[in-house]
Amino acid sequence: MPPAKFLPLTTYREYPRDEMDIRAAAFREEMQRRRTVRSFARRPVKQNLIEDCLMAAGSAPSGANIQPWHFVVVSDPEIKRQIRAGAEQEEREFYRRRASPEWLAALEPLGTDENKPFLEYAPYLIVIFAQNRGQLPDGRKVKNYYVTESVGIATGVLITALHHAGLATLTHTPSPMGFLNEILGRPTNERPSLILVVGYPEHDAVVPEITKKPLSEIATFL
Ligand code: IYR
Repeated sequence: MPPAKFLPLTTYREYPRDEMDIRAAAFREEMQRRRTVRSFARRPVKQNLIEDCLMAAGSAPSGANIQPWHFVVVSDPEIKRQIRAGAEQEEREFYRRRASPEWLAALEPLGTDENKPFLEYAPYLIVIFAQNRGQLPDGRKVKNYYVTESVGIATGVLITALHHAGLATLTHTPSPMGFLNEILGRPTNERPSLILVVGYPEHDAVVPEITKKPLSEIATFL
């Protein structure tokens, strides 16, 4: 192992106290405007936007800085069609057989079902893979650390970046998702984590009437 090397921290920015308040409140408001969307317009989105957002996601912290993620960006209509077919096959099983009555009841307020047309019509599907095992430069296989946590953090940054850029997203998790390795040609050390559907909302898009928990419920100050 080479010894650790350190550099001065030059990127940190301290803001005046009142500016911190303004920034925190403005960002809170911006994030509170984000809604998960399930009907997407067919309008195209420029790839450079997606690239910037992916670079933001790639800046996320990860266990031992292993960065155990891979993002497959799908805009090809034929591949999107295959993903829709694979997902709908799993989802039919889920809604008709696999899901418990309790699970179906929990999904009721979201109004979801086995039909996933957005997988074909949204301009981009970003399929996020988690790399459970990695390879050292000498080819030896190693186990990665905190993979689920790391990929979750990067996915959160990606959703935030896309929202900030003015795009809508849907976190979609057909289960099981093994068909994605096959369609996208990803190796067996990678596990599909979720599909992020990305695009503009349909002009008449509606969202379920749901609320977020208040701060008093989600946080404890000791
Ligand atoms: N994967 C299914 C079911 C589903 C499950 C959860 I948990 C959700 O928050 C939403 C949907 C589907 O996508 O329809």
